[in-house]
Amino acid sequence: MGKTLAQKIIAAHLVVGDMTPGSEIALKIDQTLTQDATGTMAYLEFETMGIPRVRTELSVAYVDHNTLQCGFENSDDHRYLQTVAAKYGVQFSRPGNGICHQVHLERFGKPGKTLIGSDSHTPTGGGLGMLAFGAGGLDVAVAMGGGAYYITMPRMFKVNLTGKLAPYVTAKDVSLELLRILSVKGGVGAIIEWGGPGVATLSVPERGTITNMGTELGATTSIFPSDEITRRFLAAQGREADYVPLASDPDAVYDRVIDIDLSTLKPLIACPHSPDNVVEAASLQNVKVDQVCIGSCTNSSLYDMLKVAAMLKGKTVHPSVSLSVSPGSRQVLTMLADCGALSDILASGARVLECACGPCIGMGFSPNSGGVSLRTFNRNFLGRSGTKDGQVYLVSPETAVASALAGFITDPTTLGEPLQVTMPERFLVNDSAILPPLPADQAADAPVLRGPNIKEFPKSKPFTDTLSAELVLKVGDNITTDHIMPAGAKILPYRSNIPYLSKFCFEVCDPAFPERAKAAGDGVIVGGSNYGQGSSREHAALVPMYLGIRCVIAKSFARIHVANLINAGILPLTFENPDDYDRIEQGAKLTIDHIIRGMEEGRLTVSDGSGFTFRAVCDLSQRQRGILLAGGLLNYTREGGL
Ligand code: MIC
Ligand code: SF4
Repeated sequence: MGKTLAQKIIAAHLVVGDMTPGSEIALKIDQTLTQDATGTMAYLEFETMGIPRVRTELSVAYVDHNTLQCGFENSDDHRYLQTVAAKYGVQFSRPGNGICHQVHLERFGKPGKTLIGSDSHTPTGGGLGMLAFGAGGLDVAVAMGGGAYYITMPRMFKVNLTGKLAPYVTAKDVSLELLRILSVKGGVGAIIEWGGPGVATLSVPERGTITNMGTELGATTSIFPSDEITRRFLAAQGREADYVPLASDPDAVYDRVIDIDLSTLKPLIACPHSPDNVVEAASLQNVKVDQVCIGSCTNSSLYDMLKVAAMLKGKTVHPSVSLSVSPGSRQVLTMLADCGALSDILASGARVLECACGPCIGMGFSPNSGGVSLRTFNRNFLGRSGTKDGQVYLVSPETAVASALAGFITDPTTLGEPLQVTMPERFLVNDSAILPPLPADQAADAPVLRGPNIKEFPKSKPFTDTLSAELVLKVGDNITTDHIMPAGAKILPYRSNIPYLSKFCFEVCDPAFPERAKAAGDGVIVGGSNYGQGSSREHAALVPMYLGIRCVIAKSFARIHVANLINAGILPLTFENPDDYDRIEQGAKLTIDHIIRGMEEGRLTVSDGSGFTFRAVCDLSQRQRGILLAGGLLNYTREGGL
C-alpha cells in the first residue's frame, strides 16, 4: 500500500511507536521556532534543562508579537531572547524583521523536514512541504534539547483540488470553504494533505495561507507536495539547494477525501466570532465597515501585498473606514518600497504598521465600540481584537480592499477587470536582521540578561491517589485559549510573570474566576467540546495550574491544549457519557478516588458530593501518566524521563 506524503515524513522521523492512527508516536525534530510571547517561557524552561547548546539542525527565535514596548517589560524580554539565543545556538530574528511564519517560509523552511514551533500557526511551513506542528513552549524546549516530539498518530485527510481560482477569488477563500465544510472541529486528529491538479495553480505563499488556516480546523497539521512551484520559490529566495521533490504515492490511502473545484469558489467571509461561521461575502453587502486590517501570518506575503497595492492604486480609502496594512516581513516591505507599491498603499490613506502580528493579537488597532472590523487574519474569537463588542469578520485581502474603498462589505468580483500582478524572479535577500548565535567556544561565558518582569516558574504538584477539589468554573463548547488566557497589548507583556497574568485568566467568561479559584485551593474546570482550541500558548495551562486547577473535565479537547495541560501536570478527563456534563453544577465538591489505578485502566469515577457519580475517560499513554504523576513535564525530564 502506498504512503501519503505525511506518512513518508513521519516514517523518516519516527523514534517511538508505530504508525497506527490514535496511538502515541514520537518524532525527531529537525527545526524549531519560537516567537517572543511564548518564547520567553520556552527558553526559561530550556535553561532549566542544563543543556549547553541546542541539538536541532536549526532553531530560530523570532520577535513579532510583543513589539510595542510600552514599558520596560517587552524590551527586557527582547534582550533576554537575544542573549539566550546567542548563547545556546539559536538564530535571532530581530523585532521588526517580520512575522515568524512568513520569515520562516522565506528564509529557513525546507521540504521534508520536521518543524515544531511555539505558535499554533507553525503549520504554515506545510506550504513548502514541511511537516510542521504548533506545540507548547515546553515541548519546543525539549525538542531544542534533542528530545523527541510526542503526538497521537493522526488520520489522513486529502483535499483534492481541481480547476483554477477565478479572478478576485483567493487562497483565503479556499481556507474559508474548508472551514465551512469541516467546522473548527473537523480537522481534529487528522493531517490534511492538499493534492490534485489544482495544486499546480497555487504559489508557495498561497499554499502557506492554506496550511496556516488548517490550524483553525483543529488539524494536527496540513501539507502540500514539494514540486516545481516549490523549487521556483526556493530558487527565488536564493535557496534552490534546499529543494527536494516530494509527493504522496499514487496509491496512498486516505481516511477521507474532500473535493474542491477551485473554479466554483466565490469570495467568502467568516462572521463573528468563529472562523467557521462562513457565508458568501456578497450576502453581507449592506453591512457598513468601520475598520479594515490587512496582514498577519495568513495574508502578508509579497504576493498579497502587491495585489493590495494594485487595488488601492489611484483610489482613496472610504472616509468612514480606517485601513491598516502590515507587511509580513522586512523583505516584503523593502520590495514594496523598491517597486513603488508602498507609495500606492500610502497614497490611498492607509496606515502602514510594523512588520509584526500587530492587530491580529490585539497589539493596537482595536476597533471602535461595536465596530465592524474586516481582517485578513485567521481568528475572530470574541474579545481577541481588544474591543469586547467588536464585530470581527475574516476575509481575503481582495475582499478587504474592495470593502475599505466602498465603506460596505463588498464582493471584489464585482470590481470588473482582473488584477495583473507580476512576481519578481528573485526576492531581495538581506538577512541583516537575523543575528547568528555565538560560536560554541565563546558561548559558555556569555551572559543572559534578564529583566525584573521575569518571575519564577510556577510549581505544579504531583498526583496522589485521591483528589478532592471544587468545581470552580463550568463553561460551554469551543472555549478558546483567548478565553482562558487572553492576550492583547495590556496583558501580553506579562507572559513571563504568571502571578500577574493570573489576574486575567478567563476574564472574558468570568472575571471573578481567579479569586474564586485561589480561595478554593484545589480546583476543577468543566468544559464542553473542543475545549482549548486556538493558540499553542502554554500559559492557558500554566496559569490555571498556578491558580490551583488540578483537573479539567470536558466533552473533548483541542490537541495542543491537552498536551499543554499534561505538561503542566493538570489531569485532562473526558465525560464517558456527555450528558453527565448537564448533571454537575459549578460549586460542587468533587472527589476522584483511586487515581493511579484509574489512570492505568483509562477510567476514573468522579463523585459530586451529593451522591451523584459519573465515569470519566482518562486516555493517557504510559509516558503521559508518568508526566502527571511527576507533577508535569519539567519534573519528569529532570527525573530522567526525556
Ligand atoms: C495566536 O495567534 O493566538 C498567537 C498569539 O500567535 C498564539 C501564540 C501565543 O499565544 O503567544 C498561537 O497561535 O499559538
Ligand atoms: Fe501572529 Fe496573528 Fe499569526 Fe498568531 S495568528 S502568529 S498573532 S499574526
